[in-house]
Amino acid sequence: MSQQLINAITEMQEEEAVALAQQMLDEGASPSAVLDACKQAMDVIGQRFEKGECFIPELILAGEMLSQVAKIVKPHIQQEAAEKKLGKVVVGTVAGDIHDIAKDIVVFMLDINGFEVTDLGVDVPVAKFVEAVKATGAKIVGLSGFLTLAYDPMKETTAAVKALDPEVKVMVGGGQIDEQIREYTGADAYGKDAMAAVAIAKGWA
Ligand code: B12
Repeated sequence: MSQQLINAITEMQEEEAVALAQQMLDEGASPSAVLDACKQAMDVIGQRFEKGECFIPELILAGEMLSQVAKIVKPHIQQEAAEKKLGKVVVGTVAGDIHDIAKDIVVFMLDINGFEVTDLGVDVPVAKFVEAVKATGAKIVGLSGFLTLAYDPMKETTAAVKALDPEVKVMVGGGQIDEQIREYTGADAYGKDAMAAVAIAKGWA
């Protein structure tokens, strides 16, 4: 049934995808099997997007399907996750930037992998990151950004959270971000995708 779920997502059959995810869980499939199918489907959609075979509306719909499936799956993994919280992470798309599809995937993956995530949303001012780190005591901050204009807010946010608490580790990611930009921002790590975000955070937890 995993393959059916992958197909439903990649074919943008929203209702069918949600129903199949529910059916898989009802029939005893593990939450990770359902999420694994979602990951595979997102990979297919990402590749299609890169090749120009699908467009922004499909990306947005795929993001919506992912969050709907996540809602169904979460109660099944919450108990397990609650028992082994790995740490707190504050995540947001930096000031001036409203791209959130990728950030939401990062939040989702961190969440289901056992992190307590505070999602600040998009266009997040530096001060809001600082407040959230102060309020939660998080030692990990994830900054997402897709615009060239995001580099400076990333740099300012990194400096501000580290000024508050030098132990805070910062990771950055998003379409235009690479190792060179990471260096410019002063962040500790760059991750190319949500799985990298999880691996980096686990390394710091
Ligand atoms: C979708 C999209 C939009 C949507 C955003 C919808 C949404 N709700 O997010 C809309 C249409 C609203 C939009 C608006 C704009 N966009 Co736009 N957009 C894109 C597009 C096509 C795809 C981005 C995306 O979501 N990809 C899908 C994700 C899932 O793929 P991914 O990057 O592989 O995701 C992984 C990584 O990013 C990583 N990751 C992400 N964040 C983080 C964080 C951490 C900590 C880590 C470790 C990893 C990580 O993990 C993700 C999941 O695995 C890109 C082009 C592109 N190819 O990137 C342009 C692009 C980013 N947009 C661009 C522009 C210019 C704009 C606008 C300014 C256009 C305009 N004139 O209005 C506005 C920006 C407004 C603003 N203030 O932000 C430019 C940026 C150019 C630049 N150098 O600055 C791009 C590159 C298009 C282009 N080629 O010109 N956009």
